[in-house]
Amino acid sequence: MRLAIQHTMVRGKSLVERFQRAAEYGFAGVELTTGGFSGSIFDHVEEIEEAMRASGLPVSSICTRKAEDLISPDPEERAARQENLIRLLQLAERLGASGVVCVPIRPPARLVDLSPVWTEEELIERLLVVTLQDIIAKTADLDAAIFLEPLNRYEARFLRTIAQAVHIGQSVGHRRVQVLADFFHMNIEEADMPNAIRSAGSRIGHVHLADSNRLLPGHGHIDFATNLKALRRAGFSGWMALECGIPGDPDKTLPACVAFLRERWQQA
Ligand code: LER
Ligand code: MN
Repeated sequence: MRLAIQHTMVRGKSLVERFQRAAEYGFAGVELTTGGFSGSIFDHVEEIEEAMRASGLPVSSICTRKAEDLISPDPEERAARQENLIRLLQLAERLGASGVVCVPIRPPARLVDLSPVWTEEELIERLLVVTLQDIIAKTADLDAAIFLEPLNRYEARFLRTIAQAVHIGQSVGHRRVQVLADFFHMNIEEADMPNAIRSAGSRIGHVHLADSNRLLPGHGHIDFATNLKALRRAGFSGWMALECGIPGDPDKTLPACVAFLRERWQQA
């Protein structure tokens, strides 16, 4: 089990302190969020490398924010976001991270509805597949993956289920385009979470962990034993990163959450 935590969830005056505290809590890695840096993440590369050295923890992955969603109605903005994802993949590779989170599009952004020729959804999907294929071709020297993340209905219109992410991954047809299973979103959208995990199988490359109320696992009503079992049986060997709120005293609730998850993974 490779358990990480987003760097913004751990307090600290510096990135070094945040990484060191994550290690003390029992995490094996740290997920960077691009929104959690002053200015641009690209201006903090040496600081990130220093935090890795000082703590002994690797960067598991890089999570992006809404302003970086790949599909924009504006062609210039689309090209800029494509270039941004390429730079983030290069950064992930340099840091030894497994990959970069990619959300296709969130409201209020929309594409045109060209029905009956193409619906907005068909247009987004086609643009997404072609753009991802282009990014993969332009980064052919890299191993870092693109983790396609379905969100829940209150955050996204397009891409809300694991099955749709699997379908898009298959259309792109490259091992570096993988599916991100975020337990918080899945709890809202999936009829049967363990079944969604089983059906996606080895296409799941990354996991975001949170409970039903987007607090630490163990503080809501998601059945972690059953879902982690499904992941383990599917042969999942990627990173699972906490992305949630922290109830209580983090010095107590974060190590307790690590123990809670490890116990359930081991019993799986
Ligand atoms: C957003 O709710 C989310 O889950 C993130 O991983 C992507 O921005
Ligand atoms: Mn997420």
